[in-house]
Amino acid sequence: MRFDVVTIFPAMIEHALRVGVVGRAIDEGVLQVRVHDLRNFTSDRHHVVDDVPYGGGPGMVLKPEPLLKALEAIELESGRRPVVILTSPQGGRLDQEVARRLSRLSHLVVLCGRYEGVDERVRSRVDEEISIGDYVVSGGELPALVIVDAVARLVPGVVGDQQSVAEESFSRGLLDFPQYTRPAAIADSSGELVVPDVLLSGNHREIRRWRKRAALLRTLDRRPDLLETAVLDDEEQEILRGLLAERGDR
Ligand code: 9D3
Repeated sequence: MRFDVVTIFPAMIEHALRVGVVGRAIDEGVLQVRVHDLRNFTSDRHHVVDDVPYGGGPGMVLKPEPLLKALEAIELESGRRPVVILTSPQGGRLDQEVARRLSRLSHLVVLCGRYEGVDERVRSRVDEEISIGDYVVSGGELPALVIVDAVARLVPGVVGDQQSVAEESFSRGLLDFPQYTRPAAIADSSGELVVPDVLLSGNHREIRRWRKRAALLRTLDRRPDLLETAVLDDEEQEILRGLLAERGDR
């Protein structure tokens, strides 16, 4: 899969994508990522990418021509008509389902918004606006990285089998069970921090059941909304009924 990211901070994107599973997939050629400096698509001496808003008001707006020129250059070079995303607080919320849908595309362009926004005419060339959540970050670069990372890891060959199984279970809708590694006990000011015995027992049926119970307990406690859409197997349904009964079915 190919990604093109258009930004005024190319180094921010390049550095972040060089590490981890995404970095390796780029090295292996499973992913192609091109990062474009928006300033290269200006035609004035000072490479100005922003301007004051018509009608007045605070802040600056990204000018339309550099973004539209960058898009034209990307389309000309790739010979395809890629799907174009604009990072925007006005966009639909990114979730695992959106990431999965985008991961089926062969070519995605991400335009990073900045300042108070982007000239509205750019939207005529944008297929979809995406937000990463209801909080304010300083620009579209971090959202673009989140989008590229979430989408890229769903592309076959980017993460190992193990993780894709785990991702399946995330989209099944439960929080992860607690994880432990060695040592089995740590001295602490208030006694000992220990690993649950069942995980040391070697009884894999019991371990599986404990993990299901712990995942359900956590989900019930922290994200009960997820249980409305979670896909539970028979054992999980039975455990959940037990947990709800224990809690007095609040
Ligand atoms: C919604 C806040 N706006 C109030 C007038 C000003 C504003 C602040 C920060 C407009 C844009 C930005 C930069 N943020 C993004 O471009 C952005 C973003 C975000 O802030 N949160 C979640 N997802 C995204 S995607 C792009």
